[in-house]
Amino acid sequence: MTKDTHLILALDVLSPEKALDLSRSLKGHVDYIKIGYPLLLSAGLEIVGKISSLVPVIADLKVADIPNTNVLISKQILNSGAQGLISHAFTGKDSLEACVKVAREHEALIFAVTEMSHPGAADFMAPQAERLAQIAVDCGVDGVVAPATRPERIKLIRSIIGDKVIISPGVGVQGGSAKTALEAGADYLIVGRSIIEAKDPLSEAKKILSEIR
Ligand code: BMP
Repeated sequence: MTKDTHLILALDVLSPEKALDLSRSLKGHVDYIKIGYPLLLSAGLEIVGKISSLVPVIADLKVADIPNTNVLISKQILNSGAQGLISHAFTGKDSLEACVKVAREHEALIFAVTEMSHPGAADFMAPQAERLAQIAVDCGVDGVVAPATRPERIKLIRSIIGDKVIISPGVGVQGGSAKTALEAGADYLIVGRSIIEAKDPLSEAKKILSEIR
């Protein structure tokens, strides 16, 4: 994986024009752009190819279905030009393996969610996070998603996944610190609103970059 900036931009905007403008201006200042349902549903699948011609795209579909449906979903999004895909792990080994298999066929990256960054993750995900991380390892993912809002959980998940990649959301608006998340073991920070809602997104990205250097 490219790791020049340690930053993944969460492009949670609805306008395709804004999405492309942000991608153009942040090109070279982020390693990947994460696209999720908000932009895909408003702009359509073709936005993936347009953005990935500027910056590699990780599709955050948090895939969570039976294996056959996971295969169909993964093929659609990876055929559209995404270089990576995020899947849930709680659906179990067979479902996650289905996504891993399609990712390998496309030479794409595959990540699994362990514990999410919002407070509600404490209800179901946190108590199972170690098992989810182990399932992710067993299925051969490239990396996992772990919360910058709870750096001690990044450390715990790191102890299970060894040298697999950790991508970590929750920096900024959700209260997590970029520096602390990296020190806890995150490889990449996923940052959305702090950058995309800033008056000057590029200078906000540069501010985060100088904070973590
Ligand atoms: P923001 O920096 O604006 O809080 O955005 C974080 C991004 O990461 C959003 O796209 C969100 O859906 C995603 N995310 C998250 O915040 N926590 C998780 O545990 C998993 C995520 O994918």
